[in-house]
Amino acid sequence: MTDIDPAETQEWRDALAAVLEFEGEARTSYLLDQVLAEAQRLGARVPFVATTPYVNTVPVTDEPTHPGDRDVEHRIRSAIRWNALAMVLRANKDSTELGGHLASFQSAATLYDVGFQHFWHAPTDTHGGDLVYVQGHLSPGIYARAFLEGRLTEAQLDSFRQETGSHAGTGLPSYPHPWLMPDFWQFPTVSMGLGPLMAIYQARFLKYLHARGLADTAGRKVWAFLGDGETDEPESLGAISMAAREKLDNLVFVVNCNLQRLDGPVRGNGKIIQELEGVFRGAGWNVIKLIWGSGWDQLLAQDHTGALKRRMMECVDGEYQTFKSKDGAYVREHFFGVDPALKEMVAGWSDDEIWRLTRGGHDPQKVYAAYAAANAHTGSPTVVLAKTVKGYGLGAAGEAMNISHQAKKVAEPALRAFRDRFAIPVSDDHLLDLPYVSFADGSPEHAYLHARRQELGGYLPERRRTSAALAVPGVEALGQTGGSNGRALSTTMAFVQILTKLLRDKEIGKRVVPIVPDEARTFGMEGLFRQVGIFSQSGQLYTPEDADQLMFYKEDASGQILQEGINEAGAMSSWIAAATSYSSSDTPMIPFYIYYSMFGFQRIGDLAWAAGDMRARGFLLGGTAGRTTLNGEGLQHEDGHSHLQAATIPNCVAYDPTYAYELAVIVADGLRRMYAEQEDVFYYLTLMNENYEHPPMPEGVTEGILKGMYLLQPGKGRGAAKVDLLGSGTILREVLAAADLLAKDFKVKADVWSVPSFTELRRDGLAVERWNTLHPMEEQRTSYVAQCLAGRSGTVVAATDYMKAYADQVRAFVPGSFTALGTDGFGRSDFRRNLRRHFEVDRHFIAVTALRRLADQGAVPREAVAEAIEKYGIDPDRADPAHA
Ligand SMILES: Cc1ncc(C[n+]2csc(CCOP(=O)(O)OP(=O)(O)O)c2C)c(N)n1
Ligand SMILES: [Mg+2]
Repeated sequence: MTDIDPAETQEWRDALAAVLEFEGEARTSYLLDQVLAEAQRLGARVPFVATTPYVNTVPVTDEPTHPGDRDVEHRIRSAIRWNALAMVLRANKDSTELGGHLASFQSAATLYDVGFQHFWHAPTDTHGGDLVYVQGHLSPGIYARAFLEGRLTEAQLDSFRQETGSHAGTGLPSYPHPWLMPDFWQFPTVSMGLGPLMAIYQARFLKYLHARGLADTAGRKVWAFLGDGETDEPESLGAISMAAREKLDNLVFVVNCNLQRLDGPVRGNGKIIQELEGVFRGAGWNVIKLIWGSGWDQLLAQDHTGALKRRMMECVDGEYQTFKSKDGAYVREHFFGVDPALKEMVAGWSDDEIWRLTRGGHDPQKVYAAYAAANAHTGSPTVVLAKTVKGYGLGAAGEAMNISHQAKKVAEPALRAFRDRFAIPVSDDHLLDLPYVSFADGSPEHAYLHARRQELGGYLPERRRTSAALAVPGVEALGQTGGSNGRALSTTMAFVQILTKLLRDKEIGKRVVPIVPDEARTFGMEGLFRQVGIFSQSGQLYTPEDADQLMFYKEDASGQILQEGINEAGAMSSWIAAATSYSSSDTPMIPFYIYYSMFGFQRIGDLAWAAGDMRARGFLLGGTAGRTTLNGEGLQHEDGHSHLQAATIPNCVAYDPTYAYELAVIVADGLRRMYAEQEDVFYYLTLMNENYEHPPMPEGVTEGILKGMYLLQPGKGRGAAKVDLLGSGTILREVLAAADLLAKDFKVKADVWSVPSFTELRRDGLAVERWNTLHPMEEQRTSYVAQCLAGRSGTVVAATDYMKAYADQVRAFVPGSFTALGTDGFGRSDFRRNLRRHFEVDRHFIAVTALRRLADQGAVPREAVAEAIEKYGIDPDRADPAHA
């Protein structure tokens, strides 16, 4: 916009400058607020500015002095830098097969060190401990510190990325994996975006525990480190508005803005720090920019015309990266040299002095000031946007270069330069041996290192493996073994009854965490809203529309339900926080997260994998499950594969129960395994919305339910031909109907098996096979499937509401012929009956398939198959639903 009255503009500017000079910053802000409010009131358009100048947020005058011994800390940090470098180089000495990252940690060493030395509490009797999510691929830096602290051995550093054979259990994982290092790592973060998302929900869950009186989490903080490239992941920023809305002042994000990602610059043509500042401020976060090191302070103090700040602002990140890949002379010419006034500012400086002008993230004083401000802030979450240099100190081996991220080797001159730059006590003769550096007992560094951690309660990271065992109820207490007495109900309804019982349980009721992603009414859970309340830190500030109803929408400051909105990734993150609370808060919780099964593993599979890694304990309930059981919703809703996805996670125990008593047996056993025995498994159960009658629990089926199959109904009639039919979920009822058809129409005797878990059966079968292979001289074992089916019909047909591959899992262990029916192909809407006919999992197709397999064996004539096809009205030339 053109300035139509420059004199008037200048008057306003002068007035502002005078207020700032004589009355200070607070008064200036107040007046500006007033002016803007008045402008709004009068109807003038107020310009929106999401960003602030490209300088540090904490003014020099407000900086607390770094309280540590800067020299000793520098030596400690330098040793950590060296050891982190050495361990990766040693792992890649002969070949680069093992890989590892050099450059990322060097950019962030100071960001971590200041946290470890001054801010992050370990759990003690009086402090629950801070929870630190590190950038996963910076793990060498975390190991290097643990080595200096005497928590890891040299042999362990040398087994970085070697975790099998003789290194099993001691080798250091590439990235943070609680599964592989259960006493050390807490949070798997290397799949980019999951760390920040999980950290937000972790912080909220700490508030939940506190509000509900389950744990005192008041002094605890969650610190999450992100890469600037990582912020491009939708998961990284997707929940930041929730964090502000929930006033998560126990949460600090630190974005390591080294301006680079794997391939090159994050925002070559822009400025990532400014972009993120706008995004986070817009979402309501406290933003602390940490851009410039202390050396810049004197230059900024002389910048009366604003020329330096302008130059800082106009340079794009691509240029900033290039500056740091060159030298002081280049910076003089290309940063300062473009403006005679700036050039003059550094005229008396040597090129080395210019080069030593650091970025904020490398200056312990500035990092300390930013963290202190973050730590003290209340009322909203804080993000520290720290500018750093990727590969800091690596020089020609990868400092601010586009190849930095992938560098796995450092040539001798660069290694020597690194050693000199950080004064590493390794002589020229030993340089190429890459010896690890440590501090002897009694040395000032050793004493300091341990004193600092003792002051903060102990060492980090450290993971708690177990917590108190809980007294869990048995199956009878869940009230589902007596049958439904003629009433038709769904397994979802049975689940809600079980959940209600558990919520009322004296021992564990308060630990139950129902989690829903705006789907409670879908599952008939709205009754819980009033019974236990929906967690809301602000309680309920309004009278709900349905206040006069029995089951009104009740929000409550100590509510028990986590209502996450239409947000499966967030709800899953909440579930993970609750499911690992035994470890991170020494407070075992029992989360039940219920959702549309199609929007489970398929949508948030990576989080589910991380949950397995984290040794999460809890229940996932895939509601409205099955390709044909959820009838009217069509292709994008009907799940025929979540069980296959669940089966990919080694410690996920998954069942597809048909009857309420099966569900109850499984839930009770899950409670026992996870909360009494403290096994590191979690459960995935599919629930259906189809109503039918549930029989009372037969005698002696508990073991079979849990192992995966049991004989539900012996065949009827006296026919010579025999078949074993297997089924799960609602399709088990089609299997029962098929048995009737076979007996009535073809005199075939069909035994019917309920198979709540083909996956558990397969796991057992594979383990038995493996054992047999390795123990040829011992008595060979028999899989549970083979034990069940041995000496029976030898003709087995299985049908489920999932893809054929689900039931096919047991094929190798079935004695005799085996056929799996399932719902391969895209789903579609129709009545259940029609869908089952379409996918060829209905009673008729099951009967035809059984006859065909019997005919193959000569047990019935082929004509019987043709007769059945005809009789049941099946079109033999219809399109295959797997491809239709
Ligand atoms: C979901 C996911 N995609 C890709 C990767 C591979 N990856 C590892 S590090 C990296 C670059 C990270 O850049 P940035 O976040 O800026 O971190 P920096 O190393 O620069 O600190 C990539 C793409 C990953 N780990 N996770
Ligand atoms: Mg980066």
